[in-house]
Amino acid sequence: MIQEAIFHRTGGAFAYPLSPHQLRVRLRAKKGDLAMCRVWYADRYSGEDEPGTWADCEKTASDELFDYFEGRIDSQTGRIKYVFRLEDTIGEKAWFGETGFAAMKKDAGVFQYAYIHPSEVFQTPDWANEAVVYQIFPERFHNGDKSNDPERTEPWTPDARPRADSFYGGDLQGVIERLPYLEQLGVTSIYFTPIFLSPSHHKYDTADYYQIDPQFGELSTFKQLVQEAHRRGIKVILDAVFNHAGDQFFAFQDVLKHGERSRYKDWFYLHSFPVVQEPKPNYETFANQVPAMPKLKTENPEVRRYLLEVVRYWMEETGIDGWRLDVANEVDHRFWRDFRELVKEINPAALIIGEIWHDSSAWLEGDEFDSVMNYLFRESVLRFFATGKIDAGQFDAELTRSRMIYKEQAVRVLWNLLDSHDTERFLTSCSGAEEKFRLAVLFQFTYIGTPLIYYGDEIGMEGKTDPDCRRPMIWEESCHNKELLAYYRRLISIRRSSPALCRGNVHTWYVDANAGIYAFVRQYEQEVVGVVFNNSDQQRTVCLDTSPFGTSATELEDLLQGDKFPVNQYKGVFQLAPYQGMILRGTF
Ligand code: ARE
Ligand code: CA
Repeated sequence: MIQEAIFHRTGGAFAYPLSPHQLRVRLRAKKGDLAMCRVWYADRYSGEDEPGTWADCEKTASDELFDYFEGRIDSQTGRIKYVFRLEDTIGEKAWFGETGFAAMKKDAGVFQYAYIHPSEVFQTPDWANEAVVYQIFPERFHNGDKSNDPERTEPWTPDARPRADSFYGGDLQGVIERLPYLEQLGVTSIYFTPIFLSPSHHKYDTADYYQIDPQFGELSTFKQLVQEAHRRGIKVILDAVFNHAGDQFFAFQDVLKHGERSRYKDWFYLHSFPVVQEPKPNYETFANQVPAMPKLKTENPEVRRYLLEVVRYWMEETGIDGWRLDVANEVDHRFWRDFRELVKEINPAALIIGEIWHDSSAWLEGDEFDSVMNYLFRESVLRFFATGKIDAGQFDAELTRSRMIYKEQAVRVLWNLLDSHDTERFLTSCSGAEEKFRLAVLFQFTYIGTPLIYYGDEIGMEGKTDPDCRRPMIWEESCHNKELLAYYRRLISIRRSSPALCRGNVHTWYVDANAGIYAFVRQYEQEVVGVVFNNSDQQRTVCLDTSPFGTSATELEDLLQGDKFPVNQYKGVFQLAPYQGMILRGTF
């Protein structure tokens, strides 16, 4: 037994409650080392002779180096002590507890999860499991009201190529007019990048947190939008830009004017006085010296109160369904804990998604965000499907690793994106190779987590990174990739009608790195769905073990093409064209 590779701790993603009476435990071991992992547990106050209870820990995932085992402890009292019982592939056995490895249970020490407080059970909104989110960049989605167009509005044409200072006149009325389009597409939520008053086209430099930017409409327009979206079963999520304000924000204007005498001087990180913006800002900003974005001191209770009132106002006044948090990892944890408490108090079903491009486990303990924009997912998908920089084995390992850092409540609702207003469009990253793009989209709609569509991807829009990825949405149907749009509709509808795809767990099913074949299985209660990808330019014949579908499956049907494949002796043979994917479900 490779003891030094075996890891467990009594917190984070290694031990966390699923409910007041259930604890998920996870153990990591060197890949291939353990043949068996079980966990013994009892009430933490029980005596030495307590027989206890056993739970099997199943090997749920592997990466290049490690296997991960997971078990569930069911406890009436919620006061738990536990010890692992391990056996390796050559039959060596050991107990593994708080003090280490031992031959006798009493010598291993016990891990303790002292008490499961119901309030500390991580809960993410149930509806989020079934969500398909559509991201709208309001300045570029649809111009529904010419009367509010900014000066210098440029023509909205399919060949428009935005610069950093371009305006096209998109607005909220435009979104209202296009709600039928979104409903038909099948999306269930809209995420809007910022809509509050700001001088820029992107509105990440907020001038007034209490005002809808008049270029986008009025408060009444937004309220109408939320109502009409809700009527169609579509939820609305706004962008919370609290890491920094815009330089026109009243408090920063006061600081510019009154310097050291400003009563708002502790709202920002000022290096010296007077406060200047040129030639270089002498205060902290977003990123590196962006003068228009002074960083807010969210640690200051006054700032915290101010911003939380903003949150309350928008939630109570308009009934929005959640927030996406800009630059979430540069704002202090205390702020986000208070933020969560308030948001969930106003609406327990509201969704909180942080914008973090990296390991976000520190914010996903359960007391801050529900989940994050899953840029780790994007990285892996990009390098497997678009650029081919990693093979199916590496792809699988990366997916495993980025899943294993989080609790399952968060994993199920991670916002899996292919691209965004901050990145090159995915189809462009595929150098326009639509077959690769389609395969990545198939992965996005079948893998565990919430698919997040960046507006226009569904009709085949392209664009390099910001500002080119923010081209005005193309509405001329003659310029739409209609087959692609139909493909999106089909995938959305398959996903939404499958409990396994919305709520199921995920297991790797088959990996052939040389052939470019990748497959996984998802299961929820009785439903099992398998998804297979041929990420190669060759036709492939793959023989797959069909036992995950149960012993009585007589054939598997591809929900995309309708083809049926017979099952013989728990095996099915599948012919995949270059870059073909299949969504397989058993028939009995
Ligand atoms: C503008 C120009 C850019 C220029 C930039 C720098 O358009 O071409 O590079 O200025 O001065 C908003 C606007 C942007 C604007 C920016 C600054 O939308 O158009 O850029 O303001 O005025 C990091 C952050 C992450 C952030 C990205 C952009 O961690 O939070 O950078 N994303 C949010 C929003 C943006 C928004 C802001 C923050 C600011 O989604 O739209 O920008 O409010 C690596 C790093 C990541 C990094 C990522 C991208 O992976 O690890 O941390 O994200 O690259 O750079
Ligand atoms: Ca307009």
